[in-house]
Amino acid sequence: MLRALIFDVDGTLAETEDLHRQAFNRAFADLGLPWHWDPALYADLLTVMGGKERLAHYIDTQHPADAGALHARAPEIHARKTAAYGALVAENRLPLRPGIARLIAEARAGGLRLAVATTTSRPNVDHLLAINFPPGDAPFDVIAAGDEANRKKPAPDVFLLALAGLGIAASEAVAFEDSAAGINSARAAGLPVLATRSAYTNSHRLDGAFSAVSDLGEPGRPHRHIAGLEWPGGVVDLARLIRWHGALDGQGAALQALTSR
Ligand code: XBP
Ligand code: MG
Repeated sequence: MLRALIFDVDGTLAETEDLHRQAFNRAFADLGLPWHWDPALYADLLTVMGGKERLAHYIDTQHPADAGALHARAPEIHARKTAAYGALVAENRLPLRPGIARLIAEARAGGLRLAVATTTSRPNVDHLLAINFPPGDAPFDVIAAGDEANRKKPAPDVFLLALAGLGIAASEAVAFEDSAAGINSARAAGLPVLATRSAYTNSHRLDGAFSAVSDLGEPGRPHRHIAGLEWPGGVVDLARLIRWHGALDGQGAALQALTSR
């Protein structure tokens, strides 16, 4: 029985990654570092999940001669980036992606529970939810974020944390992701995954998702179907998701993993 939906944040709930990129650049400028991450470079750096890990990778690969001193400054750089990200989310009034608010409302009306499983830092989640849900009405029962997990995606840790927080088995939930690392993380936790491509994951293979679409769609604003399970009218709706999930044999059915086109 489907009892919960578990959402990734960056690229899934909202198109956040370019604000992360801008936040890094603001932190570099504020701290007098002559660095600028353009979209192409950031797309490459996004293969490293976790902003702190991404920054460390950049230092090691682009500034190895000064790595020691720069790594010592990394906590300050990342803290400044997180503060800048919060300001950018507020300045941009960053909206949720198509269909996210609708499916969340359907799930709440249907008595399902909701969780977040994200590599991003917790303050970043709080900022995004604060501008998209009324105070005191944030929909998530569990938020598993950032360093709470021992290992970042594609390790399953953060999805396992979300399942533990919900007190349910992987066979009772569906995960929503936008990236190859995120899909692999959720699959490693035993979760079926619905993939919605995002701006920075356009080139990602979505292998392992049971359905891959451009976004969740809205009535009258259909998504583009990419692979796997199709959705009438181009809209991912809870009723069809429950029917699909109910058809699994319930004993950890081997999902039809897909190769993306
Ligand atoms: C996306 C990430 C995060 C963000 C940056 O996480 O990899 O690292 O890019 O946020 P997800 P931090 O897709 O799992 O939401 O700098 O706080 O890590
Ligand atoms: Mg993501």
